[in-house]
Amino acid sequence: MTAVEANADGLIGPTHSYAGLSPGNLASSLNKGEASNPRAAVLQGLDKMKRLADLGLPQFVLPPHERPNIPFLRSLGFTGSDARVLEQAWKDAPSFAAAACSASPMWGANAATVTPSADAADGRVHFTPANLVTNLHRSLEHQQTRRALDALFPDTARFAVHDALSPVAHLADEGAANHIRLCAEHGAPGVNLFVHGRDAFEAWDGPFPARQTRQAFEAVERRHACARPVHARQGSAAIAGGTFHNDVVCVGALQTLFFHDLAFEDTDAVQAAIRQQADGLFDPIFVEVSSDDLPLADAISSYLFNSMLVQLPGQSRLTLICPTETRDNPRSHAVARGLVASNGPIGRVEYVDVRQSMRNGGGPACLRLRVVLTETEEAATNPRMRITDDLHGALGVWAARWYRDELRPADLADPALLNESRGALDELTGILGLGSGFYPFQR
Ligand code: SUG
Repeated sequence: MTAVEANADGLIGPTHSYAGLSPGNLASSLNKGEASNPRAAVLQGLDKMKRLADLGLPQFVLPPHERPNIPFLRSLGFTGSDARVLEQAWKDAPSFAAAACSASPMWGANAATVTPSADAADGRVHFTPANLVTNLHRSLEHQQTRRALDALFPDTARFAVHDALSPVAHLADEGAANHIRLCAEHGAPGVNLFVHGRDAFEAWDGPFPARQTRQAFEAVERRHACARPVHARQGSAAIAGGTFHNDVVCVGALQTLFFHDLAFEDTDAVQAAIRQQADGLFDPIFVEVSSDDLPLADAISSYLFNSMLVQLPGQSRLTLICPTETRDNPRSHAVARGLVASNGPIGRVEYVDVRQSMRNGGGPACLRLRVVLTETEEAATNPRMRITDDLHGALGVWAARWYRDELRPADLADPALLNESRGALDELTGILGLGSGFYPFQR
């Protein structure tokens, strides 16, 4: 069966800001309190989407969530008008108020874990939205994410969108950021590498949280009836160094796994397990970068591995789509150039500017959810949510009208921002044909 790897990117919302909400994510902590530029952020994200569409890959958009999240603040006992709820929350519970304002649903790699039909026992494409329980602000995403996935993949004969796993620490799940699928070609049976940071029942004592449990991925694997799983443990040194998701130090596509030598607790065992599951299907290719060539700190600050590894139409070698920060870091840039110069599987490197997202720890790979689709599945997606030149243009005009070009964390308390965000999202539901009632404030 021929299939393509489509991308669905989170559209960056009007409250994009640097509130330092994610411990263990060094960029988020480092930039805490800085002014952001939500308009530049959304335009950078849109340009990346258009770039991928222009390169010939199907590209979809996942709408931002309603923020500030007034229903969440009401659930904490704040009452009165929406403006009053926001004001009181910022006064009495500022950490909860900040969480309620985050634009974090932009990072589509954390939206869900996806199993393509070639690997699912019932022949449908399966999605489990990630519960994201480790961080308060991210735990508020999964219900609206499910709505967005239902809108994009409406045909239940071909797509199965599940609820998130129970939002408890034992089942902490961060979605596709910790999942890589290797295969001979996208439509062929794949090997599914699920990378966890900790066991649900161990006493975790790392300096930073390990956000994914093995048991969460085992549950996703069972629900999706997903074939050929490999469960691997993230390197604890990597987590301690600021690798809050595996996709900060590892990316894979087709036969190729490209990773830093600290990515896994036991690299030999991971390679052996992948080889075993791939036996008779394809020969895996491992491209490992040593700490000598690229110290972990450089890998994390430059996000070499948080790149999109894609097969472009008509090209046999893969293309790595990196953030411009990779080019700005001499060591990372040397590794990237070395890949192209070698006869290895990666033949081309492209750079995209997603600096606004990068400053919160989100590179090109964080912004997208990969979904392998056969031709009939692609035809069953919602065409209104597919990036075309027209939609890219319309969203650019829309963003320029509604988004601020400067936002400080203190501005998140401004009731005018609440109205602007709702105005923007209300208009967006029209542009994307989502129908009124897509957002809680519209109901
Ligand atoms: O979960 N940052 C996100 C970045 C997610 C990146 N995704 C992947 N690696 N796939 C996170 O840490 C920061 C928000 C703030 O601090 O305001 C934040 O949530």
